Amino acid sequence: MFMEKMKDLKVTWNMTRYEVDEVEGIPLTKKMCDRWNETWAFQAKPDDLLIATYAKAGTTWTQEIVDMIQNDGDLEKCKRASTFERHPFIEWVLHEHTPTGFTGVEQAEAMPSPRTLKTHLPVQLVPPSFWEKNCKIIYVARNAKDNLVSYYHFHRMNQIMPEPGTWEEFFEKYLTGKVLWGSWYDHVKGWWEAKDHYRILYLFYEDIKENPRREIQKVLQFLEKDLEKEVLDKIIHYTQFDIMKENPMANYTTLPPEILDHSISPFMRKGIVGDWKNHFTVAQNERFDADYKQKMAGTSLTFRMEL
Ligand code: PPS
Repeated sequence: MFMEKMKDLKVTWNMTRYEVDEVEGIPLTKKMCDRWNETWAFQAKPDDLLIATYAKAGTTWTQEIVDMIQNDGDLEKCKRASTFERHPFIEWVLHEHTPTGFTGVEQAEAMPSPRTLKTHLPVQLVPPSFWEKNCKIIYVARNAKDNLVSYYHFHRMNQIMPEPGTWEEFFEKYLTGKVLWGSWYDHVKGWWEAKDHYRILYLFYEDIKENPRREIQKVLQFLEKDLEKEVLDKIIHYTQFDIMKENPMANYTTLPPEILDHSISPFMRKGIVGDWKNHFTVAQNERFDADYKQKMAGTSLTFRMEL
C-alpha cells in the first residue's frame, strides 16, 4: 500500500536527517511541529485503540501482539501490510521530499474503524479527543538503560533521525531529555499517573519478555477478547523475537535503506533485557544511577534492569 503508492508517485528517497523543533518544550521533528495543529485536532473515535510508548520500548512487539489478537491468531491477515501501514503513527509527518497525504493523521482518517493507532507522545501532548472519547490505551514502558541503548542504535540506523553523535554524547542527551519525544523519565511517570484516571493498561517490556503468556492474557482481558488456548499459543509463538525478526511485515525491512539501514544495526536488534551492561562503562552506570534516583524519586513506578 504505502510503498506501492510511493513507487507510483516515483518518490526518490533523497533523505536527509530531520531538523528538530519543540512543542511545549518537547523535542519533535520540525515537520511534526509544523503540522502540530492537525495532530492536536485529531478526532479519535470511541472504538480506537491507542498503543502508546516512549520510542524503543517495545511498540512494534505490542503492535504485533494486538494485531494477532484482533485477527484471532491469523498470521496471514497480520501479514496484510507492514506494521507502520497497519497502525497509523498519529504524530508522524513524513519528509518534505514525499508528497502530501502521508501524515499519521491523514493515514488514520483514511482507515476504517475499528482503528489501532500508535503514538510516542508524552501524555500531556496526546490529542484531547482520546480522553474525551474515553479510548482504550495500552502503554508499554521499558527500563531506561535498555531503552537508551536501543534508542542510540536506532538513531544510527535510521537515516532520517537526528544525528546521535557518539555513544557518550547520546548518553548525555538522553539523560537531559534532549532527544525526540523528550525525557524518558517524564514520559513513563506521566503515563503512570494517567493510568489511574483513564482506560490505560500499563505494561512493562521486561514482564512481556519474562512471561509473554501472562502479559498477553492481560491484553486479552483489557480488549475483552477470549481466545482458545491454541490461538494464544500461536500468538506467543509468532510474536517472539526470533520469529518476528524474520517477518518482513514486522521487522521494518520493507522501508528502503535510505530510511532504515539495517546493515548499520537491524531494527530487530537484540530484543533482550540487560544489554545495557554491554554498553555502559562503570562511570556511566554510576552517573546514570545517581541521576535516576533523583528523577524517579517520589514515584511508585519501578523497573527491572535485568531478569
Ligand atoms: S519504535 O521504533 O519506537 O517503534 O521501536 P520499538 O518497537 O518500540 O522498539 C524496538 C525494540 O524492541 C525490540 N523488539 C522486541 N523485543 C523482544 N521481543 C520482540 N518480539 C520484539 N520486537 C521488537 C527491538 O529488538 C528493539 O529493541 P533492541 O534492544 O534494540 O533490540
